[in-house]
Amino acid sequence: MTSTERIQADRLRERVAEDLRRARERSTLLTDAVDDDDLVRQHSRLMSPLVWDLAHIGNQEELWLVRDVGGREPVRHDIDDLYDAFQHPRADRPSLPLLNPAEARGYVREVRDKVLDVLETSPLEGRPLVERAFAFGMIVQHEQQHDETMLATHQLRKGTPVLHAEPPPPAAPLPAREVLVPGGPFTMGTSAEPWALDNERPAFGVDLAPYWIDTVPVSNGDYLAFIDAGGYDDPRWWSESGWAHRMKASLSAPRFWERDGDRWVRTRFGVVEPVPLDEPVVHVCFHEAAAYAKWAGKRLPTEAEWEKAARWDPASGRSRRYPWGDDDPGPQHANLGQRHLRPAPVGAYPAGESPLGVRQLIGDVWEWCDSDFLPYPGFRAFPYKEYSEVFFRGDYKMLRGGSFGTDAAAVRGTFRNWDHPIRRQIFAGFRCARDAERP
Ligand code: AVJ
Ligand code: FE
Repeated sequence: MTSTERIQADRLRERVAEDLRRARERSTLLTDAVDDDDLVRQHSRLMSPLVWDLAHIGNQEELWLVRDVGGREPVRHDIDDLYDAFQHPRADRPSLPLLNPAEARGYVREVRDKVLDVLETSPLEGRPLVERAFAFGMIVQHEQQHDETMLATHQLRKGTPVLHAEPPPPAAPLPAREVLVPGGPFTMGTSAEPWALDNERPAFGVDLAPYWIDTVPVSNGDYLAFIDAGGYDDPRWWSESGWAHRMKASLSAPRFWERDGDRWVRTRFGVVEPVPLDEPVVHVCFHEAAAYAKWAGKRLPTEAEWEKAARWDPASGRSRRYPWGDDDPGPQHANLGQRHLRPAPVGAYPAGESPLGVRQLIGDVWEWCDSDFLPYPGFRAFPYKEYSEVFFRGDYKMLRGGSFGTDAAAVRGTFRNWDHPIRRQIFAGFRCARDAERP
């Protein structure tokens, strides 16, 4: 190893240690905010008890970093099954003999101490799993993904508010509501991003017809116009499966909204407040998003259209890491990391806009796209099939860009998220697109 290589490896180790620390700070905050009874309770059948998420975070970290990368003895050889998401559906997790809150806290601490030692001593090259610290990056993202899941559990929990944060920055003047993305090829996915997960790989060319895309997500005010126009009662706007679900679930407004006389209020982490008309709508399912878009004379973007809007630089023809370029996200670019516990008003974060002027693609709300979860050409499961492959071609729709609840380490222009088209507890909204005539 040359001295430059050693300096680079040291810098990478510092970066990993900082990302692990930030993830744990968030997990700790989310689990220390409530009492033990609250930690072991199930707040919704859609979610695990918070204490399951906590120990599951530690267990994944132990499996990949202590045992596999570190080659060390198990910390706990007897609990892998309890924290294997595939063995027990979320609804069943409260009745398992789980580690209690004190045991779970002790477990994740013990695993982390070993991991910091593994990080100091193991080479960050040689095996694909450790190349450029991939396994550490994967575990950082895993913890942050569960931190967002735990935030969604907090949103479902009843009781007095326990989470607090500064309000997000205001909107800035917006030159246009839509922009035209020219037709032609762009590079989708990545072969270069070191911590990109398997489903984001490899990079490949996609040729798209020209399309218009909204410069901001659909706001609560926009969405209210759909409600007021009777959008929930008109099957014309809904797909067949969307209408069937709308009827079965009696949908009539986004989740967590309630009518209060002649106005709407929403509950956000235990606080009831008037629905802010200028914020992106959140807690709508794919079917509601698609119905709104059709009512508006538009449609949802495909995943490829979303990614071209977010990454394609017309000046160079290159796909970049983020809408604003290749720099890691900063607080000026995007509403990420649970720094603000709500989306920023539409038009915020002008410094985060794409070259074509599309804003808030990263952060604020996940954006439903009209695409199924499929592998990219040349996909290879890595390092395990259960992250992505087992979900391909299932009943899922794609979500892009992350939300205010997503950490910067767990989202990028190529990042792909997915969920069932009926799910609303996630921090998901959408923006619209429409076809353009070819010139
Ligand atoms: C990629 C967000 C759909 O939370 O189910 C966490 C991420 N995978 N643990 C999920 C994940 C394993 C996954 N999503
Ligand atoms: Fe997990």
